[in-house]
Parts: sequence; C-alpha cells; structure tokens
Amino acid sequence: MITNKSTNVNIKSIADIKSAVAPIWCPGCGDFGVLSAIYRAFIELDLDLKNTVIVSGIGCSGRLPIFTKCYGFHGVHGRVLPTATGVKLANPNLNVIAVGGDGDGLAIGGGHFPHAARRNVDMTYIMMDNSVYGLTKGQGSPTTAPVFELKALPYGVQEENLNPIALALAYDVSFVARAFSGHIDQMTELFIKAIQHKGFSFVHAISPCTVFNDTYKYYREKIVDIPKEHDAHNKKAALDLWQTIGKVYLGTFYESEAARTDLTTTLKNLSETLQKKGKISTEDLLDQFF
Ligand SMILES: Cc1ncc(C[n+]2csc(CCOP(=O)(O)OP(=O)(O)O)c2C)c(N)n1
Ligand code: SF4
Repeated sequence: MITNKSTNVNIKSIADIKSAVAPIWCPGCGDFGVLSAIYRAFIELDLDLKNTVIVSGIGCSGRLPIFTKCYGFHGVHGRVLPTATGVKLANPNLNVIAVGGDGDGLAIGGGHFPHAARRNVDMTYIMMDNSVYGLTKGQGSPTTAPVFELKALPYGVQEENLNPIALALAYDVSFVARAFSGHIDQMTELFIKAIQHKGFSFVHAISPCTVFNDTYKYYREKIVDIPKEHDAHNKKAALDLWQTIGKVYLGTFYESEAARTDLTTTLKNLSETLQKKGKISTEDLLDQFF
C-alpha cells in the first residue's frame, strides 16, 4: 500500500532522503547498492517519508534504516517480520519495508517467513543476502552454497544451501523477485514494483560481502535477466526458472494474478462482522486498554 502523497515531505533527490549518518559498511559492500536502490525507489514513488517505516533485523544489513530520514525500527535478530507485521497492524496507513540478512531471515528468523506470507501482510520484505554472517565476522549462513569458500569453514561447506526464491514460491508469497546489488537500476525497478504490490512482497537482494564472502565474480558470471516471455502469473514457470542449473535469474519470478486479501483487510472484515452480530469489535476491545 502506498500512502497518499498530498502531505508528502518534498523528496526530489537523494539528499532529501539521506540521513545525517554516513554508512559504515566496508568498501564495496553490496548493502550500499541496496540502500541506493531504496533511495531511488522512494524518489520514484514519491513516498511520504512521514508515513514510511523501515524495520530491520540485526546484522550489517540491519543498519540500513538509520541512513534514511524515514522512520526506522532496528529490532531483534531474526524478528524483522513479526515486528514489521506489528507496525503495519498498529497503523495500516504506513508503508512498511522490512530489511534483514539471510541469517536473520532464514536461520534464527526462518520460522517467520511462511507466516508473514500466509497472513499476506501488506508490506515489502527485502532479504539482503550475502550468503554469510557479516556482522559476526564470517560464519556460514543458510545460503552459503558449497561452492563458496569461507575462512570460518576451512573444510568447506558441509550442508546444502537454502534457496530464498524457492521458499518464497512454496510459501505462496504474492510477489517474488530477485535483484543484484551490482545492477542498481533493475534493483530500483523491482523495489518499486514490490512496494506498489498490494500484499506481502519479497525481493531476494543478492548483496555480496566483500570481506567475508566476496561473491561478485561468481554472480556476475551467472546472473541473467528472466526472459521477457516469462509469464509472472504462472507459478509453475516461476518454479522452473529457479531450478535452472548454472544460471541465477534476476527479475520478477511471480506475481499473483488476483489480489489476495491482506491481513489488515481480513481483520477489518472480521471486526465488522463481529460488530454486526453485536459482539465487541477489536477496536473497542483495544480501546479498553488505553
Ligand atoms: C538472538 C541473537 N542471536 C545471535 C546474535 C548474534 N548475531 C548478530 S548478527 C548475526 C548474524 C548476521 O548475519 P545476517 O543476518 O545474514 O546479516 P549480515 O550481518 O550478514 O547482514 C548473529 C548471529 C544476536 N545478535 N541475537
Ligand atoms: S562485513 Fe561484509 S556485509 Fe558487513 S559491512 Fe563489511 S562487507 Fe558488508
């Protein structure tokens, strides 16, 4: 959902969105690309910064909200999605963007991903995937593929890696895309589409860690745009794409054809039904606590 622009704080350039805090990520870190694409997407969408919140987990990626002028919530490791869900439910008029690392979203927080999807919370989740635990100095993460070499794993990766796109498709996320920090224009476009999407949208943002798992070369050799003829409404075709061996596709894998009811609307409908039956509404119930 995008809040109305009539009260918009005038954002014309990146300077209007950038906070006074300079990013302290390492030189070349992919997270710079994600931040830049977020700035650009916000400008394109003319988002009202007063009505926009970026919720983050803990990790190098978790620092992102502090570099913007919109509201931010730097929460607990692995809890970015429940926190963002709470923010959206407390004030459905907000644009809610959740950001966090692959460790945050697929290890400690892995249990929250399917539930945000099945509730279809109207927000955008950007997983900043560097296939390593960056902040804690280079341990393997759920997306560390056997092909990657980490100093912390001198005998190599012994487990299969998770595929965030496959998970999102299996969880029936209503918008699923993949972007790469080295392709900022495309990342910006995908962020715009994801934020405009009504319902839970997911962008797998490949964001290499230049210090502990520098995967730029690996991805530059493998990435290719999703073919133009791909029908993003076709879930089976989307599943075929992520399974393609030797290629890492970028673009929109899947977007549900018919808008699914999002969580805020579901709860509003429930409240109205209860009121009609003479039962106490959720709003009245909450009022009793304030
Ligand atoms: C409950 C809890 N467990 C563990 C940690 C330690 N910790 C901080 S960040 C992190 C992992 C960071 O990796 P990721 O989420 O992929 O983010 P990145 O730093 O790579 O952006 C861990 C395990 C913590 N802060 N809180
Ligand atoms: S440790 Fe890696 S992920 Fe963290 S800021 Fe440095 S390059 Fe980025």
